[in-house]
Order: sequence, then C-alpha cells, then structure tokens
Amino acid sequence: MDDEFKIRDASVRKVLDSRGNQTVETDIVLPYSTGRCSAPAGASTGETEALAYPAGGVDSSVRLFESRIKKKILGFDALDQKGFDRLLREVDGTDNFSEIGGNLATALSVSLAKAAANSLGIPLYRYVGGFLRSEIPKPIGNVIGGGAHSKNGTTVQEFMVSSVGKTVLESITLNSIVHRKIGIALREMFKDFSIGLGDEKAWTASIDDDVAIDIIKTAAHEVESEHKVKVILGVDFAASNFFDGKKYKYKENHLSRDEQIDYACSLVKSHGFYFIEDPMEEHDFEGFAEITRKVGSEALIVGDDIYTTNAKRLEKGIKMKAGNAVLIKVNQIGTLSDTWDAVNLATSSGWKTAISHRSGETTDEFISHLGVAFGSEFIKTGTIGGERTAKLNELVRIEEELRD
Ligand code: 2PG
Ligand code: MG
Repeated sequence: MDDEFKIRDASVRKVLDSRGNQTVETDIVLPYSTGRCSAPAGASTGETEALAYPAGGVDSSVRLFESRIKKKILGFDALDQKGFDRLLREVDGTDNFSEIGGNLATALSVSLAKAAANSLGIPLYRYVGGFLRSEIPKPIGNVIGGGAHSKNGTTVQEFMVSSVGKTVLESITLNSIVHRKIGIALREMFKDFSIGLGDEKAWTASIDDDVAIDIIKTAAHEVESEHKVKVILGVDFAASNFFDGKKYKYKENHLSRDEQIDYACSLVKSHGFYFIEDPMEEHDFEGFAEITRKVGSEALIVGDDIYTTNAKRLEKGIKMKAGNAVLIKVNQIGTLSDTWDAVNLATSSGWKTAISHRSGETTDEFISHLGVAFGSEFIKTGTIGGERTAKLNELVRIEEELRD
C-alpha cells in the first residue's frame, strides 16, 4: 500500500443537525488530505433500519470511537473501502449497528471515501461512480406535508415536485417557485393563521390530504404553463406512520387495506402523480406488488421504510415485484459498501433508485455526489432551507463540471 493512503489520524466531534439535535461528524486524515462527513437523522424511520445511536445516545458513539474504533483504523488503507466497512461491522458485531451506532458508521464510511477521493484529486462522484457517469438525478422536493415531520399537517408525510428544467439550476429554481406559490395559496386560505414549515421546510397546514392534492396540482400546473416545463408530482405516504394494524387512518377517513391500494392508484390514474413512495405499511410487500401491477407501468412505486437500503430485503421485494424503485439512504444501512450493494442489486434488476436526504439534515452534500455516482433517477432533498440547498447547489456545481 502507498503510504499516501494510510489513515494517519481520525476524530469525531458532536455537531447539530437541522432540528437542533446533536449528531456525529468525523474526520479521516491521510498524509495529504482529509475527508469529513456528518450524519443526518430520520424522524419516520423504518423498523429494519440501522439504529442511529446505541442506548447511551451520541455520547456513547463518541466514547466507543475513542475506546474501540480509533486504534483499529489508524494505518488502514483508505482505498480499501470494503475492508474498512467490514471492519466497522466486525467492531460493532450486530446486524443493525446497535453497538456503535449507524450514524457513526455512516460518517466514518463516507469520510473515508471523501479522504481517498481528495487524495486522488477527484470529486467523490467520480471516485465512487467512475469516469463515465454524466447524468444528474432529477431533484424532487417536498413542498407541502405533515406526518412525522410536523404536527397538524397532512396525514401523508410529503407532497413533492420535480420540475424538469434544462439545467439543474432551472429545475431547482422552479421547484422553489412551486413552493412559494403554495405558501401564497395557503396564506390566502388561512389569512396568515396556522401555517408553518415542517422539518424539511415544506409547508404545513391543518388541511385534508385531498385539499393538499388540489393545491399542489394548481401550483405545479401554473409553473408548467408559465415556464413551459414539465413538473413531475410525487408523494411519500410514509404509510406505516398512520396504519394502526387494521386501518390507514386519515383525518376524516379510515381506509381498509384495499381502499388504501385504490387511493394510492388513484393518485396516479386521476391526479397524474408519478413518484409514489411507501404507499403501504412496511410489512405489506404484497400490497406494494398489487399497486405495482396496477400502475407500475406509468409510475415509480418507491420503497423506503420497507427496504431500508438493505440488499437482503430488496432481494425479496424484487422477487415479489413489490415496487419498481427504491429510496437510498446511507444511514439506513450504515456503510457506503452496503449502500452500493443495494444500489447495484436494484439497478441490475431494472429498478430505479432515488437517493435521499433525511428530515434532520446537516449541510453535508455527500448525497449529491452519491446520486450521480449511483446513476439515480431522482434525488429527494427538499426545495429550500440551508441544509437542503447545500445539496441542491452542489448539484449545480457538479453539472458545471460535467459540462466542462
Ligand atoms: C423519508 C425521509 C425523508 P425521514 O421518509 O423519506 O424525507 O424522512 O428522514 O424522517 O425518515
Ligand atoms: Mg420516505
């Protein structure tokens, strides 16, 4: 091994995420470069995702890093990403990182890749994805919602838009114009009362989901006709959060499983939605399969909580045709190599991938690079707010580089 890639130092610190909660940030230091990554946090988490922190919280992760991890990784070859990720799994010893914390594993794993890329003098998307990658994922952002991301909002967690501009800058600008229009419409309805912003800076108001559907369609159509672009509509039901074991409980209606399937299909058939995430609770593979059979030829049926970026779970879903796309979040599984395995399996099986932020974010922009490296169809990362625009603006820079 070249000494140039030997880990010379490694450290962890506590920083804040966008909800004001502490999270971990790690530095991996090589002789001529450093890689730094801070981990995000979910609010609506899948049952099978990596545990963000061990029982003692962020402090436990920090202590474990100092006492058990640091000495093992010093001197390690930064080009051996798989070996490094395997080492993290060995030190942890569980299958969901409940010992050292999935967020510490995520931060270390991505820091290592960044350090190696920096030493080689290439951007992260090239290091992970190779030199032939040239597509930027379509940015899709949450503009109105509720669920676990805000009290008093819609039952459905996220209503999203993806404007298809000629450049990333045009697309993200138009997404934010849809966001602004929705704010104006809601203010009009509520005369300035009872509206606010959720964790991802999407609008939140005490309205029924069907009203939200009308509002987003109106705003999107206005932008389509004013700017002559297509605006793709998306939704993340995050359905596990309002399934009580028997019914899908909306504010007014309580839907049976079959009614929920029909409702999800109606968003595609009657309202033109294309991106349909987690329409059923996370154990209902068969429900996902039924929706895919019914509308999968005209829409993406995207699994998030059901797959948790886990290749094993995804294998089952692919066999059952329970979806045709998967949401990708590194800290659901804990390492870059495991994320790569899930992406590879999805892509080689003809499924699309959508790289995603978490509702609690930092300003780290690694998902913008990974979205390009993975050849993702979409990148889900909000429309406004510093921790969201950090990623969107990085896409603008990457597009500029790819063009040059
Ligand atoms: C989701 C994500 C991101 P969270 O459900 O897709 O929008 O939310 O990070 O809270 O899991
Ligand atoms: Mg989701």
